[in-house]
Amino acid sequence: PKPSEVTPVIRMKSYACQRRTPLKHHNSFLTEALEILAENAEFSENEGRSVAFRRSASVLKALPHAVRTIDELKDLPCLGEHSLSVIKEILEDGTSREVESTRQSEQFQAMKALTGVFGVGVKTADRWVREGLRSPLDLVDTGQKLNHAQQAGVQYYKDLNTPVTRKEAMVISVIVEKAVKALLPEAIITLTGGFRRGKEVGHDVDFLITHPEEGAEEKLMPKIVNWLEDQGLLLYQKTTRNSYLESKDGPARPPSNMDRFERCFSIFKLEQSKIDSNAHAEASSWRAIRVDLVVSPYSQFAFATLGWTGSKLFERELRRWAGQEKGMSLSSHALYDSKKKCYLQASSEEEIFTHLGLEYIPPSERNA
Ligand code: TTP
Ligand code: MN
Ligand code: MN
Ligand code: MN
Repeated sequence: PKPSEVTPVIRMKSYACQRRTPLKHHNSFLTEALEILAENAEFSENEGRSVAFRRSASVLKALPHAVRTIDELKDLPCLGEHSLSVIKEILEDGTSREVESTRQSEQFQAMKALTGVFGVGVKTADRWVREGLRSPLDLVDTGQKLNHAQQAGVQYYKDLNTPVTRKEAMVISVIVEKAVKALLPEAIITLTGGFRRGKEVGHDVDFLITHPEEGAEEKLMPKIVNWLEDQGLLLYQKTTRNSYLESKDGPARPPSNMDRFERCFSIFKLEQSKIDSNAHAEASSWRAIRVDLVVSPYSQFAFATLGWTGSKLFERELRRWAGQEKGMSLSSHALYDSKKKCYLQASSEEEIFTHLGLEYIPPSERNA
C-alpha cells in the first residue's frame, strides 16, 4: 500500500487517567452508540457491563482521528468483544441493531424519562416502570408518593432537562460569589464539574468553596443557604454531609475533619432578565437550574478539586489506578498510601498526579 494508506500505529495507555481526552473528538458517532448501551446497562444495574462500554467509548474519544475500519482498533486497550462487534456493525452498516432497538425500547425510554426526574434513582424508576408508569406526568396522574426532591423534580422537570449554558453558569457564579463573599470575604470559590473541563453546556453548575484558614469554612454552608434563601434565590435545597466516601474501600479519608465536608444539592431560581437583557420587563420570567455546592477544608481542597472536576469515568479510573497500580486509596478528601501506611498531603492537583506517578492532565483533557 501507499504510505498514506498504512494504518497508523497508535499507542494508547489503558487507564483513562493516563491519557488526554479532549471535549471535542472525532468519533461521536461511535461513542454515542456505546454510551446508549452503557446507560441501558446502568438502568438494569449491571455496573460491570456499563463500565466496560464507557471505557470503550472513552478510548475512541482519545483517538486523534475518526475510525474508518475495525483493523485500526486491534492494538487498542479496553475494547471488548461486544464493543468491537457494535463498532464493526456501525462502521459497515451505519447503525447497530442492538443500539437502535435499545434506543427505541419502551423500557429504555421510560427509564430515561423517569431517571431524568431530579431525586429519582434507578431503583425507584425501575419499580415505577414495572408498575406501568412511563413519564413524569404518570407520576402526577397516579398520585405517586414523592419525597421533597422528587416533587421539585417533577415541578421543574422541563427546566431541569434544558441544558444549562455557560452564560447561565457565569450568572450563577456571580450570585454564588456574592453570597459567599458577603459571609466570608477571604473564601475561595471554584467552578468545578463539566464547566471546568470546558463544556459549553451542562446538567447543573458545580462549585467548590474553601477558606485558606483551616476551620474558617466550618458552618459556612448553612449560612450560604440562608443568605440565598433570604434573597429568594432557592427553589429547593438539601444539605448533606458528603457521601462520596467509600468506606468499604479502606481509609481514603483524613482522620479528623471529614465531618466538615458538606454538600448542598439545590435548585436556583434564575431571573431571565439577568441572562437576556432583551427580555420583557413585565414578564416575570425565570428558570430553574440545578446547582451543587461543596464546602471543603483547605487541607482537602486539592483532593476535592480533583474529585469534583470529573469526568465521572476519569475519577473512577484515577481511583482504580491508585488502588490497582499504586496500592493507594484516593478519594475527594485524601490520598492514603497503604504500603507506607500514611496519608499523602497535597496542595494542588499537580501534586496529587505526582504522588500517583501520573503525568498531569489538565481539566480540559479529562473528558474521558
Ligand atoms: P456532575 O455534575 O454530575 O457531572 P459533570 O459536571 O461532569 O457533567 P454535567 O455537565 O452533566 O453536570 O458531577 C461533577 C463531578 O463531581 C463528577 O466528576 C463526579 C463528581 N462527584 C459527584 O458526582 N459526587 C460526589 O459526591 C463527588 C465528591 C464528586
Ligand atoms: Mn483531535
Ligand atoms: Mn455538573
Ligand atoms: Mn453536579
